[in-house]
Amino acid sequence: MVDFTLTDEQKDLREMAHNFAENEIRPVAWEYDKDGTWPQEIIDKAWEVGLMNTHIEEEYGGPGLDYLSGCLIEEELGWGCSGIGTSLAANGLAAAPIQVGGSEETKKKYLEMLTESPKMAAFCLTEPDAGSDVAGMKTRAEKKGDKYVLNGSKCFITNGQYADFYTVYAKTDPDAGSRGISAFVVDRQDGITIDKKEDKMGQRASNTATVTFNDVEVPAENMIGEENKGFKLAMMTLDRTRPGVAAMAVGIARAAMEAAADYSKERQQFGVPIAMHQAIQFLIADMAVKVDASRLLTWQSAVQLDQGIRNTLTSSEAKRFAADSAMEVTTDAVQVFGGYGFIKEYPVEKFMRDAKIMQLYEGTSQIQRMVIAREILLPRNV
Ligand code: COS
Repeated sequence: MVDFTLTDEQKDLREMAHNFAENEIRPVAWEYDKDGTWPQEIIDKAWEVGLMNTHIEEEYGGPGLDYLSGCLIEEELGWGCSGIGTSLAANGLAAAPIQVGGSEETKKKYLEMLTESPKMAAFCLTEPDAGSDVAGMKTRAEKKGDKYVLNGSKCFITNGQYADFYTVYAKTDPDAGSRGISAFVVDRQDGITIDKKEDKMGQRASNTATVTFNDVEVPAENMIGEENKGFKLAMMTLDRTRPGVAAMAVGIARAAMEAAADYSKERQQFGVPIAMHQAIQFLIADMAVKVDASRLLTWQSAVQLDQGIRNTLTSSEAKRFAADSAMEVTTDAVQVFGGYGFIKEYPVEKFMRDAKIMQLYEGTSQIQRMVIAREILLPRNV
């Protein structure tokens, strides 16, 4: 039997996240967006109430929430402001490889660092010349005695400027393609330079920076998992985090739909509220279908994780569909607002700008289609 009923605990969590988004995030979101300000105050409050590091297991001080609960929270944060939501959620992306492949010592040291105080972490995969093509990365990690020495540059790194540690992917065997990449936990230290805080179209309250490693020495025990197995670790990480990104896209789309529906009942044209016109009704109806269908796929991909079922297919389906739907819904919401939708006095232009990144980060919509097609055409057991 398929039962979409949430537990009382899940309902409470969703309500708590919604209230946080409504009372703490929304009142300041447009200011943070305008100035591209780092939302430290909100991060501190979110950490305090338990809206960060939600998947970290109880033994390392986290709440050990299931993935479905995580998606409920991320939808509400995305509804509040997906820029701030991304800042809050990025620790989850950086922690996931440690949870999947880290040694007991690494888990204890770094996961507890996040749960003991509001510290930040960043996931460093993308490079200027290696975005979709992960295996094309150039960052090197060379073994020297009981250390690895890292050199290279990672770009578009969420929370890059504020991270206390980084999970970094680097080539340990440069001639072996995807089979020559290893992952490391790297403490913030001299030798790491942070620059180029990006001035972005949307999600302006999240920090996106370039992080460069100049002869950074990392103890060999900071390798996550086995040498040259980092590519798989990255893919397994993204399987786990894409449902959360999809959930955030659902939140953005829902926020835009609600704004458009409310506005359509107020705005009068041709002597009636525009909600009386079928042209507007059909736009709103299609928004509702996209929001609900996106959420269903998102929940499915999360529940599979909770059940220990490989979710590569559904997590890419959810991310693809929810991200593209968020772009469509927010664009249509601007349409419902007409000329007013195009100006910053109204909320929907921000939703539209924020939605765009959902089709780009954690794998573009085209990469999701590649993953989906491969899973259908060449299913593999990994
Ligand atoms: N789980 C476990 N292992 C996986 C996996 C998954 N989801 N996906 C792939 N693998 C394994 C494969 O089984 C293969 O293993 P072997 O070396 O043992 O054969 C290996 O990884 C290489 O896989 P593949 O041949 O499919 O790699 P490609 O270089 O063709 O790349 C894509 C695959 C394009 C899907 C991958 O590079 C990707 O996801 N790119 C997007 C990255 C991204 O999301 N970037 C955004 C920044 S992160 S915030």
